[in-house]
Amino acid sequence: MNPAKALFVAALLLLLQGDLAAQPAQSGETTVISVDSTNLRFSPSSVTVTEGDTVRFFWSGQALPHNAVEENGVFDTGEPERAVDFSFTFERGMNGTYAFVCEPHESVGMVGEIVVEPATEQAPEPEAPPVSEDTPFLPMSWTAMTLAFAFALRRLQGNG
Ligand SMILES: [Cu+2]
Repeated sequence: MNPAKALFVAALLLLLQGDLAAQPAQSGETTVISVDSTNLRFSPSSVTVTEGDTVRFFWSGQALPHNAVEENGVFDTGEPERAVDFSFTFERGMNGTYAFVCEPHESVGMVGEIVVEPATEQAPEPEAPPVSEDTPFLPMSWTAMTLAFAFALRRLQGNG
C-alpha cells in the first residue's frame, strides 16, 4: 500500500469514527458528590441526574469519616471513611428521588438528595439512521461514506 492510499484509508476511517461518535451517547454522565469545607455537609447536597447517569461519592483526606447511605438501601458506601470512592449508576426505570445520609453526622444535618429524571428519547439499541427523502442530510452523508469506503476497498483490492 503506497502512502497516498494509506492516507486515504486513514481519512475514511477517521470520518467513519466521527460519524459513530455523533450517535447518542450510550453511557451516562458522572456527577461527583464530595464533602464541603465544614466537614459536615455533602457538596453538593442535592443533585439532579438522568437515568443511565452515575453518581460518584468521592472524598479523601477528610478530618472526619463519612459515608452515604440511601434511606431504603438502594446504595451504601459502607463504613464511614476519611477516603471514599464509590460509584452508583441509576439504570433505566430508576427515576425518582433518593434521600441519603451520612450515618455519623445525620443528626447535624449531613444529608443529601438525588433526583433521577427519566431518560428521554434515547434508544436502548443504536439504530441505523432512517432512510427518508424528507431528511436527506444524515442518510446522505452516511450512505456516501459507506459507498466511498466500499469503493476504496474495491480499488485497493483491485490495484493492490
Ligand atoms: Cu459525615
